[in-house]
Amino acid sequence: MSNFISVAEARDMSGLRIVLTPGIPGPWSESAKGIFGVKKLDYAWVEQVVGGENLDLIDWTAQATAPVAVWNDEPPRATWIEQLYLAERLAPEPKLIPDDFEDRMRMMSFCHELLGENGFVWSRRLQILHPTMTNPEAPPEAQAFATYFADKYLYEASRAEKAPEHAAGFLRSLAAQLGTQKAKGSKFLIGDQLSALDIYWAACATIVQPLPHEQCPMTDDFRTMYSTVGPVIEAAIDPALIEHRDFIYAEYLTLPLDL
Ligand SMILES: N[C@@H](CCC(=O)N[C@@H](CS)C(=O)NCC(=O)O)C(=O)O
Repeated sequence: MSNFISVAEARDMSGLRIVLTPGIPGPWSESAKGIFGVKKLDYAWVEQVVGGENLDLIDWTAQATAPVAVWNDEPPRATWIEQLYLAERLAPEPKLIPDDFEDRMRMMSFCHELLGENGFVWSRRLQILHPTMTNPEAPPEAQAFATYFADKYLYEASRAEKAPEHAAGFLRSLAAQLGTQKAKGSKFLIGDQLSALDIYWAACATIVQPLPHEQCPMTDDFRTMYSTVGPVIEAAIDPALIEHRDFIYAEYLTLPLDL
């Protein structure tokens, strides 16, 4: 595993620093690693403490989640879209945002529905929290962990109940897009070359179907949490989407957890 440095050390440095959560193949963190990795941009790995107070991180970036990308003394970038534009600026090639307007619009919509607020990964997180948040008998540690995420990421029971269908709708739409692209003879989700969406999908598929243990040695707790999706989502996982994830990892990405 790469050497993580503390926020305090990172603050004193210049260049590119990315705050990540060690040991967890989190969809947002793996998405950022994928984008900066494909562009062959070197960066210092900075530690976020999952479930922690992260006071130094709040002082530096005005928020406590990972990933965050910081370039020299520019404002810290804590959302996927700011990170994507930063990576595209620092290393224009390979280009991950299509030039074509229609392609770009479609790609950005899918990326937002995948990674943005109330999107696919966000919905999975609500779905994961729901059983513990509605079970007063759950062990206190589990309740504390769930409540931490629930408060931070705007959990509401009514939205969590709709989360499986919301996530399944995204998967059906992405599978249809992949099918359309294949029919046109493209190996990619948008246009005829790799785009940010291919990378983001590969990184985020873990939240419904993690890579096998040999490729992604996550803890059993996280593996169970990520892969317990329920029947609605299960029915929407088109095997072609998983094949696409595997193709993108094989051709373009290093494995999660930096093996
Ligand atoms: N800020 C990111 C999302 C990042 C995010 O939600 N990260 C979560 C993943 S669960 C995280 O770092 N959780 C760990 C924690 O809050 O301690 C974006 O909007 O693109």
